Amino acid sequence: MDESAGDPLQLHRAEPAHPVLLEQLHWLGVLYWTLNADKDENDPELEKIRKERNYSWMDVITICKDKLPNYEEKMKMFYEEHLYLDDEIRYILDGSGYFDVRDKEDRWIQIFMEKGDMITLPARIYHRFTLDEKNYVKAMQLLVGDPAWTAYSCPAAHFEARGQY
Ligand code: KMT
Repeated sequence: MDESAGDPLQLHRAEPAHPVLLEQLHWLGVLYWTLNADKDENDPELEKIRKERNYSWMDVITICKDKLPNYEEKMKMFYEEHLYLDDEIRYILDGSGYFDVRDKEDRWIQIFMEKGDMITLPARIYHRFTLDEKNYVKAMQLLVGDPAWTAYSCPAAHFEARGQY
């Protein structure tokens, strides 16, 4: 992506364009699926992924000004570069947004996610999230086991955990 400090809600396409293939994301440990979001939870395909990958826990978050308490604060938090010690699994049920991840050279890759897109960001990858100009997303959050989301702000490279990634 173009790393200018412009409005995060806008698409930041690099000039000249530098498209990233799914295989490259895969190499970073990022997994991607596309599903029928109208089926919501009752989708055999989703069930299969959850079973195979042990995504046992889930809840749904809606991010928009009127629905999310402490909206401004949370938006700031999501957009601050951070990492988790667990995989971050998100399935977009409605709306859209950008998940940015760092590549191995520490360049940002902007991943546009919309209804039907499901992604797993591997534990310990630096990332951030923002809505786009539509200012709305409804996403299923899944987890292997129980939720224990502690965000580690950058730089977190001294963590043994980061070294493992
Ligand atoms: C995070 O902490 O990176 C998020 O979960 C972003 C919000 S999920 C649409």
